[in-house]
Amino acid sequence: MDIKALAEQFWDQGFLVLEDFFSAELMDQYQGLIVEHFGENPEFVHNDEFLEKSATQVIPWFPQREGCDVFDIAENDERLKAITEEILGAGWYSQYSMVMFSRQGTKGQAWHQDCRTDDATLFNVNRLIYTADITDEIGGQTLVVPGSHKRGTISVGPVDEDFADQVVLRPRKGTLVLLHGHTWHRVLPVTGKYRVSTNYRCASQGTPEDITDICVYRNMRYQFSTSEVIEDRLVAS
Ligand SMILES: O=C(O)CCC(=O)C(=O)O
Ligand SMILES: [Fe+2]
Repeated sequence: MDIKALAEQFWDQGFLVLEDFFSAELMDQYQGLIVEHFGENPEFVHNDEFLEKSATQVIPWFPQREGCDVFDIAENDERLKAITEEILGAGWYSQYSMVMFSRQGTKGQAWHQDCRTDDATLFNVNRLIYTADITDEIGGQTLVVPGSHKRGTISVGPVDEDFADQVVLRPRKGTLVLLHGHTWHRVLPVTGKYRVSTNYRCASQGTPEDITDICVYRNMRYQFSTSEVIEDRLVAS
């Protein structure tokens, strides 16, 4: 791994895709635990207003908070720590790991940024690992707009608009995707049985721990801790 070149690519593009980063064995182990946790047809945990306005249908699980220590293995991977440090500098810290489950027929996730955008120096980094292939048959492809982490707040507009410069990611089992929290991103609808991704979020030293509490969509700002739409951007614009 040429860590310096990868970090440069991350800062230029706002994301980085590293295939075959994690072993198939570890991914199979995680996928087994995830499917066991969620079952075939889990209920949503967010409220109806969020599900409706955000066009985001994902059920989260925080395995490490429940003492599921095997999820520490990916987090403690020395190569992952090295690339994270090269990108974020000394003093960066791990926030939490969050498994996201979307069942068949759900919308995926609308275009968003994961955190507030008023200060370009304050952001989270997503370290997404894929424990099963994302294919066109299953749907749930991840869309990103390269370089959009340098463009400030995502534009107001339709939550599922196609951008001319969007890139479609179809991560296979074991792929690591590093994604700047200000990079515009989205997940396409899920047509297969279910879709899973796992995010080890982190941030640079000095970034508030609750940086991802407020998420920016094209139509609103949403606060997770209070389950509230704190700004309707369609009205404000
Ligand atoms: O699951 C994905 O591919 C992207 C998830 C996402 O938007 C996030 O973790 O912030
Ligand atoms: Fe996101």
